[in-house]
Amino acid sequence: MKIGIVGLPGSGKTTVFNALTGRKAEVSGYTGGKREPNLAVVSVPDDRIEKLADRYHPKKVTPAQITYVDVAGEVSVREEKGSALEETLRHLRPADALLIVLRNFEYPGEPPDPQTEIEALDAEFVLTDLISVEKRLERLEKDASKGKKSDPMELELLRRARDLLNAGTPLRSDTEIARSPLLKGYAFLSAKPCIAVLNSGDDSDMGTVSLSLPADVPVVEVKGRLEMELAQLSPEEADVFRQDFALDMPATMRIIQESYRLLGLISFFTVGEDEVRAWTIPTGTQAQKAAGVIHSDIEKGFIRAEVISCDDLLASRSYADAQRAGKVRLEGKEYPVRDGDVINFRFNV
Ligand SMILES: Nc1nc2c(ncn2[C@@H]2O[C@H](COP(=O)(O)OP(=O)(O)O)[C@@H](O)[C@H]2O)c(=O)[nH]1
Ligand SMILES: [Mg+2]
Repeated sequence: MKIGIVGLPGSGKTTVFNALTGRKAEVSGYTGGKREPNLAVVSVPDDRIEKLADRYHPKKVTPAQITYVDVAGEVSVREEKGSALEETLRHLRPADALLIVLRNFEYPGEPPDPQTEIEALDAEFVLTDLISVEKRLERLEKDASKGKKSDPMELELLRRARDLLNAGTPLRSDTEIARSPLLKGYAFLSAKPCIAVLNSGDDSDMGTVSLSLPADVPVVEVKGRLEMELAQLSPEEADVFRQDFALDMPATMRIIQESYRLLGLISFFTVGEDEVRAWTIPTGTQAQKAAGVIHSDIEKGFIRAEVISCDDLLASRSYADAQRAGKVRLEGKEYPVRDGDVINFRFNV
């Protein structure tokens, strides 16, 4: 999963990036700082995979991974062509979801205004997408006048997208457009699922700000700078601090959980002496399709999936024991994989 971190300059994007990844990227704030994005791949913490690894002592443990990219530039369509915008977009387009960081701490003389910030950013997304849609429509209309045929469905979806954007509506509010395979290639920013990250000051009383956001944009409050400092400590030291500050789950966990929920993703596991590994798939993925996430040959030659829930497996003394107790099921290609399934695919090559 790829997650882009966006926000106005000085909102704390790099601070949140550091909190999420344990990196020490330069926090520069209003000065703008460097232009290159910060990129990091982090493992998704999951106690199920840790327990499975304790059981199997495999040579390799491979948790699910998330790539975070903190784009250095501001998303602003007002910037010149060939400018930071294109660079920023190049990094944001492939993102599966966006974290919108909103400043909720005081700068001297500048009280926080997260509501205005998110509205400004959403307006930028809408405008950026509108420009792409209009360019594309112009192109298709030109082609049509030369007698070249275009996909009428794509044309119709693009027109609908243009109407929404013209009305200032982000494309994510229309699920058909937001999820259409025909429009996927455009990677519209306003179509991406978003999480608002309310970056609160160290001592602010969290939860007092009332943000009015669309229902499809969940809010996660974090004390960005504090979380960044905690991310530099050992897990044990960080735990002590968390208790002292009465902080709940690390921001990392809350943001990851929210991302999985928002994107409708679940994990299944494969186990063995060589490797214990987590795989990420959309909710409802059928067994044969899930096999393809591991390797296309397993999908093609799919025979059956041997399935046991992670909890059942961990509650049994061994896989063989679980099998004897009838806990391991044989499922066909249409079986919808569930979160936490441990799967052994049987396949022909
Ligand atoms: N008090 C406070 N300051 C913060 C917090 N997060 C960021 N800052 C400060 O705000 C400035 C901008 O942060 P930075 O992460 O560089 O913002 P960016 O421009 O969005 O990447 C820096 O001086 C940070 O130390 C926070 O949670 N609380
Ligand atoms: Mg920054």
